[in-house]
Amino acid sequence: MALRSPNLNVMIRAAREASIKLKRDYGEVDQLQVSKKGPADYVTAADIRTEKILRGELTKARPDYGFLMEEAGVVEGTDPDRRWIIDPIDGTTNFVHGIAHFAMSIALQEHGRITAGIVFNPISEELFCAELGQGAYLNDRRIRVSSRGAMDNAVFATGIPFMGRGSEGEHQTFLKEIGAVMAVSSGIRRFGSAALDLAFVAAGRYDGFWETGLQPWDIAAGVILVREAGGLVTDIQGRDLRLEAGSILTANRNLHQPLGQTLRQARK
Ligand code: LIP
Repeated sequence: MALRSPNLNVMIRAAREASIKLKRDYGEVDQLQVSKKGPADYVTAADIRTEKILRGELTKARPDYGFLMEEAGVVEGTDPDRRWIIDPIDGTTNFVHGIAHFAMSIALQEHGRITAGIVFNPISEELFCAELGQGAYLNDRRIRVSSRGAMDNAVFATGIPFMGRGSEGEHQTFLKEIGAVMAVSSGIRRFGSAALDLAFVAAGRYDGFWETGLQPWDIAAGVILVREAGGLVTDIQGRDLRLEAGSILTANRNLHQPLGQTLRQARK
């Protein structure tokens, strides 16, 4: 791949370090599936532990930078313009259920812009990374979004709201969206990790992805992956993406508009 910046190397090192314990934790969770109580508490502990390792490693290398983290929230750095945005386990429900589809997500935000991102599945050992202006890579191989141009050939990913996520009205809206997209596409997938969904769009595996109700740490790294792989990223209305807004629509350049139109039409 193109020369990695020192910051990207720092991110990758931190993720590899944290993955050692996380893989062990995942092995334990698999065992806990059969217990009555289930592995939920154990997983919360794994989440917190992974975040602590990532934070420790990143702080060692860049003591001035701040953080926005899923578990510990905001930690201001002495450098007001740079912070790491971290999701230690994106796809926690998969992790809990022993489904090996989850990832660490780390983004670097500088002066309000995401300038680097990595999404790392420690089980499949797939490491997706991107830096502003440098392209997107999967394990050192350049990746690009798909070039499909017709909705009826396209496979899209989404996230399905669930109990406790989204109001009754939002659940109904989602059902309309999925009805509209399934009627005009080759299929819809719900694998349970927005960070990996975005990475898969960047790699051309999915032709697009949409979801609402997300947090900045779910999507910060994935957004730069898709953009650097040549895809478009907006909110569902087609406006500039604000990480805090929680709604995201992304696809290759041919399909972003028709997918957006299909969704917006369905939401009316
Ligand atoms: C998950 C997202 C997923 C969404 C889940 C959840 P977490 O993040 O990546 O796409 O549908 O509800 O928010 O909670 O595992 O970090």
